[in-house]
Amino acid sequence: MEYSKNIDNKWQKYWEDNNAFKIDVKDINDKYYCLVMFPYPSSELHVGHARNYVIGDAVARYKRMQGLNVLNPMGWDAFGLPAENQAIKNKIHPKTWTFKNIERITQQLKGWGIGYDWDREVTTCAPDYYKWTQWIFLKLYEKGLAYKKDAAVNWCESCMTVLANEQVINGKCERCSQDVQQRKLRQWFFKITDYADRLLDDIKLLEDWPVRVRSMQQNWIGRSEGVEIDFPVDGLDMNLTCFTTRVDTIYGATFLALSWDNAYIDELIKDAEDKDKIIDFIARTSNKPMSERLMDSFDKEGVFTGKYAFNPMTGKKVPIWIANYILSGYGTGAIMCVPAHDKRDYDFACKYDIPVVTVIKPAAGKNNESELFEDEGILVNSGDYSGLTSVQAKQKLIAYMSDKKIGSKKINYKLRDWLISRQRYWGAPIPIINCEVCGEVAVPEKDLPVRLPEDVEFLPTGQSPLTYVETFLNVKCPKCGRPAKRETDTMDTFVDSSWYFLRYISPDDDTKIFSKEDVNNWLPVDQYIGGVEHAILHLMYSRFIVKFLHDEKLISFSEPFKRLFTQGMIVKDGMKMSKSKGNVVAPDYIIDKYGADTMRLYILFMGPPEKDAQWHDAGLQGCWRFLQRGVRLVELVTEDEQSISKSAMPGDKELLRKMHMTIKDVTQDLDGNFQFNTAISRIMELVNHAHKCVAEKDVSFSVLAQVASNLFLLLAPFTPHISEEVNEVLGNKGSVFSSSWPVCDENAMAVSRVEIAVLVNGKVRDRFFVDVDASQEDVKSQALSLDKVKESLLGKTIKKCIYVKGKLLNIAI
Ligand code: ANZ
Ligand code: ZN
Repeated sequence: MEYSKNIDNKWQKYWEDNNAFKIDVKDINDKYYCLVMFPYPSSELHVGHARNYVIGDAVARYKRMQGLNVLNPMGWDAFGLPAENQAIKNKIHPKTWTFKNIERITQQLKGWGIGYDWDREVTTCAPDYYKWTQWIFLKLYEKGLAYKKDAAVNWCESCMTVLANEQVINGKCERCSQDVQQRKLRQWFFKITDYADRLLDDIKLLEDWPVRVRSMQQNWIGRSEGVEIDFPVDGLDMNLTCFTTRVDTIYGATFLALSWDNAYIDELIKDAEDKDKIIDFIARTSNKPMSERLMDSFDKEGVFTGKYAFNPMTGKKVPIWIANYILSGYGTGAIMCVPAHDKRDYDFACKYDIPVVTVIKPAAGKNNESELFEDEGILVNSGDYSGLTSVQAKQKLIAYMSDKKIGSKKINYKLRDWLISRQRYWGAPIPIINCEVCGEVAVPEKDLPVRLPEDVEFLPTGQSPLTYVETFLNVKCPKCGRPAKRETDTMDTFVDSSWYFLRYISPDDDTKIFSKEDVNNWLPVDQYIGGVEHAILHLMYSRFIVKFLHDEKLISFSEPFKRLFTQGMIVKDGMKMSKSKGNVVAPDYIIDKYGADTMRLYILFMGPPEKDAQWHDAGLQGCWRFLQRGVRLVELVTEDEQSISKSAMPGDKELLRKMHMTIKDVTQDLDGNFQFNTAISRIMELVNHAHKCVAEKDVSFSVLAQVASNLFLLLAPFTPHISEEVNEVLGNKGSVFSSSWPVCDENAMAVSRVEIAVLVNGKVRDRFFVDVDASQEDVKSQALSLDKVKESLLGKTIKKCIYVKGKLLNIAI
């Protein structure tokens, strides 16, 4: 039996001809939904991408062999900016480019033997898919959860589009590395903040998610409990409301600071002497991207408004500043600043000579050398509150302030509403019509999908390209029939990917988004597998949409993914693979030279799958040689039988024990956190041991045959092609995946050989191994043949022999 590419082709065809991976959603017994994050079809896949799909496939095949009814689907996250940018560069339509890539990647995945139910393929840029993306938009709109507002947004002048905060990396555009600016634009949002508490609370249900991902979700929501306090402005009839989580420090608040867009600024500075200077500062600050101001280490800068406010507790006047480190859109955009107890305020106060007043001391026993002390502690210089702990003081101050109507409790979130509109072409059109008379009108459901026109000039101009397509733009108002205009923004691709896992259940249904019954039967997803780069946004958005659909009574569950596994990256020469670095390992040559199974095996063997791993071509050869050695065992029992003993051999027991231990360990490794690497190394040890027995002619045919067959059952999730071939060569009918996963036999795992100490008159002379069940006669005769024992018995007579089973043999002389 020669392992070659022909075997790959043969079994891939077999699976296809036999619909090996198709499932019937009506058959819900032992269902198992295995999902890998669907790819963005931008270029062909390299081995780094392959890791995701190979892991998913190994899981799916393993579960199938355990008798589960496994759904393993695939689709395409096919809208988005890269397609559009590529298309502009190479003058091909994004659709053409996208579908060309889809074809190529499909061929790659099939060539690696990844077993998907291709009948369930979904493509987010296809009208029969985005019709339902638009439908979800309408449902959110009906509930007031999709709305339009002016917003300061991150704007990339080179990509000519709005960017989400997380697409801004160190103040630069994630895609083109240009500096990002801020602009005020009218934008569509989804009100995910309405779900902030539930998204936070339900994190505790996600027990089978990596801890790291759970805490990233938690920090992104960023719930904080504090107080809003009113500071009356001197000489004006107004209050500045500040949000603080440290009301205990209020006696040390020596200035106030506002964000550049705080609504009260105009009023505050209307008579200011250096108004120009202030306006100039605001202009400069507003131009800087938000994310830069989120960074800890940047120059804190500000400008004095010329006005003062009263600290409501001390009654003292404190200056009001505008400062670049106050985030617009968080809290009230105004804060009370306590330089002695907050690093940012401290830096600012030092720079502008503002007094630093200490009001918190460390609790007894703790020391504080510097002027700045950020922890909670004991209050000093705080009037009646001096001497209290921070915790006590917070309670008392809140009570006092509520009573005097100066302040009240408040909870804030870092989570912002989800900005979903993009001024780009290659996305799902937002299903809204603007009528001069009726205003904003939702496209009636029966008119969905709002089709994306194909014949479009989509050069970036800063305007949505759809603005220039008259046939798209001009419509009749669905309410009054007058001429009206369509919304020309398209949706963020994260909207497309926030619900695709539901559509896999009913991919062809054109009457509804999905079958409620089937979706409720199959979801939540049992195992989701993907890159950690999606740990925040994609998962948060999917959780939100699922909660919303739950509230709409469309589904019965409220979390989409029961278990989550995030795999590490494959790196080459210490770097992430990328075309520009020229370190991409393309799978094609591997497949040609070694076959798909070798690649799959190596990818799974490289290291713990959740960690990054370094690619070495030499590792492929090692895996290839291992598979050859495995195949050799099969040949021994199918072609070279005459060389193997037909009767039982002493080594049989130990080899069987090893085999059952291996079954046990591999099963444990796969049931736990997918430790493919350790599972494979155990299988390798078994193969080594079997070869040793063969070399020593210490194994019987029947045992070797069992080992050879179980070996390729254990390998089947990793190396499916060769396992199918072996299964056939061994004379079994049908697919190896209809065989059941081997089960270990606890009895066979019992230690079969034990060490016996041989004592002569109570003194240990030697030790040797015997079969656990060996009789006293056997043990005795073996002991007497040992040199050291012979020596000590020389010329003596044996009076008595006592055998303690499995432990020792005592010879009295
Ligand atoms: C006074 C104070 C004293 C504060 C002290 C901290 C320490 P969270 O919610 O955990 O992020 N803050 C409030 N709004 C802000 C904004 N828009 N931009 C920048 N900073 C803002 O932290 C809330 C704390 O961050 C608030 O409590 C406020 O500073 C600041 F020793 O008020 B604190
Ligand atoms: Zn109208």
